[in-house]
Amino acid sequence: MAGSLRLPPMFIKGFLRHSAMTTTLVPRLAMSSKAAAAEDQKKPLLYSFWSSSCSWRVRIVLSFKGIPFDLKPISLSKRDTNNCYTDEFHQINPMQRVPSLVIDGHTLSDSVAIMHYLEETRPEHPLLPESPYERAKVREIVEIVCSSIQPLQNVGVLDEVGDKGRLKWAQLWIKRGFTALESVLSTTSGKYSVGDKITLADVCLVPQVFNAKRYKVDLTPYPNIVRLNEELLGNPAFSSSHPHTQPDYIPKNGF
Ligand SMILES: N[C@@H](CCC(=O)N[C@@H](CS)C(=O)NCC(=O)O)C(=O)O
Repeated sequence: MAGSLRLPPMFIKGFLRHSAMTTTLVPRLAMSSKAAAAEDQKKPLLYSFWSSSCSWRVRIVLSFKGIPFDLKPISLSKRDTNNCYTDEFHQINPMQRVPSLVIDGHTLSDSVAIMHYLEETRPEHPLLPESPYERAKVREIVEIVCSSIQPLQNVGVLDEVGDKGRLKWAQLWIKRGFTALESVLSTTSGKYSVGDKITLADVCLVPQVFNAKRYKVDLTPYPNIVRLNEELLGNPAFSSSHPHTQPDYIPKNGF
């Protein structure tokens, strides 16, 4: 990303607050219950990058469940001051990737782990079906996106592939994953990816379609994916957390 990120005051405030939270984890044991309750009421802090599909997953879940949160933009470019490759950010996310979420006095990393934490601790507006079979299908779709598609378009991976081959590489793995996904969705989808309720499968699908468009993948062979993506983008949890609504969004190459 070119240029430096102009950060809102919230950014700095959020950073200071985060430092305070991490350093007060042990003293917290000695707090009065009132102080502890006040601490617990603090809004979660999400470390996020506007175009990161993994960050968008978590923003969708927080919005869907109606959980207010603070956001701290973290760039994926070393040229920007607040980027994920600093020693400071290493303390927050040892993989030096986004997202991370500070919540309930914990710092959590990895979008899938975070989504499951939110699902288990804030079960209102559930994102997993009740039936074990449907849950398994949701997790299958989550895995296809989060293990077999997205990691292959990571900055580090594409840098290794090199400028010449990166578009072709990204397209290859997205197409391979979408072919599998389309076949799964043809048996599982109703209004949404698995049945008629929004699930974690949908939360992972939409940001990956955004990535596919970014890498100019022809979506014609994937009618279910296209249909579900359009349906879901009409949902406020998805539209309000869209990359283009983010405070650190910088339009680049018409994207
Ligand atoms: N499994 C992790 C993957 C996180 C991840 O790959 N994040 C990307 C953005 S979507 C990132 O930070 N990439 C930086 C890099 O590749 O150096 C998750 O789901 O949170």
